[in-house]
Amino acid sequence: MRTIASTDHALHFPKGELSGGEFVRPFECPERWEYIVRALTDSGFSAPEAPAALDMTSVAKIHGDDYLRFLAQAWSLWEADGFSGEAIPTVFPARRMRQREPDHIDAKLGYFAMALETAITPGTWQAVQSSAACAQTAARLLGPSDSSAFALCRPPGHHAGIDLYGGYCFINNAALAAQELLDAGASRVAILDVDFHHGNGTQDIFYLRDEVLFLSLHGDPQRAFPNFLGYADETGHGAGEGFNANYPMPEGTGYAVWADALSHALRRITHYTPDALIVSLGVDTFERDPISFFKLRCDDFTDYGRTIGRQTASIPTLFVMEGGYAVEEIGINTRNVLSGFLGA
Ligand code: 5XA
Ligand code: ZN
Repeated sequence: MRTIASTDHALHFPKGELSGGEFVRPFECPERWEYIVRALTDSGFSAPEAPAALDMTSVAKIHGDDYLRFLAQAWSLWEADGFSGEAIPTVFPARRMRQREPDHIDAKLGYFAMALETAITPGTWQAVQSSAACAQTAARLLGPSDSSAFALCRPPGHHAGIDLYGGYCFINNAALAAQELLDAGASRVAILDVDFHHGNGTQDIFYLRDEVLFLSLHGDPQRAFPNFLGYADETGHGAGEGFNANYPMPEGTGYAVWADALSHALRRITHYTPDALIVSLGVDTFERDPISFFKLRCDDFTDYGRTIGRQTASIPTLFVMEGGYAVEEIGINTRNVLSGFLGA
């Protein structure tokens, strides 16, 4: 399995994140990427390969033009206004206010943000484009000689909606990979999101569409971020009705319950007979993850990688990195999923 990764990820490293009323060092930090690369290369995976330059054609099919323009200009507008800190919004278009993009950068940030732990820094846009390029290049690899691939994306992507950033995400890397596969001739793509957090952005992008089946296993939004989406009764709308499936689970969920939900999701996927499968791979389901509440152990990651591999054996599969913040174990758990999958 080839890994596509970009060292540009390190250009995005905000100093602070608002958590529990304090500014703390962001959980989503550059070491995450380094631990994963080390664990993979130590286990005999091939060295990561750099992506090709990002082709914006498919990006423009999943995100709005105004949103992409905002992302590209946000830092320079912020700097031009004389702000010296990292770009974080302070005002939001709440209920009964105008949903209209304003001129001032502080308000633009609030207009496009869905959460404010995600700061924008001078290198953010370059890192975001390179991260998306990893997903795009890896999706283009899938074919007769590469039946699977791993896009080691950082920043992650699954919270980024059509015109929303937050939850550490800016461009939705998994959705981009799906769009890329559709553009290359696939007629059905499945996205299985196994990150602890609901993939609200991926759901948003494909909610009205019937060429992508989206399934997400995650912490109950009553208690877990992103809190305002991810309930079981969200099943798609219009042409997309029946193409969205959410599996919210309670605090303390261990592997037995989680694996039952996975089996159900995999049955839906095999019944759908997709041309390709994308796994939004977050390992923040780990028992010692600092911001999550599931109880998976290191060996469980190997087991579910194997289960996915066995049940989807003939489907080209792309893994796209999402979250996971127990940095000591993030590499081990990611490696375990991929090696379990390959050993299936
Ligand atoms: O998958 N998403 C995450 O891991 C980010 C959660 C951010 C919570 N503030
Ligand atoms: Zn997550």
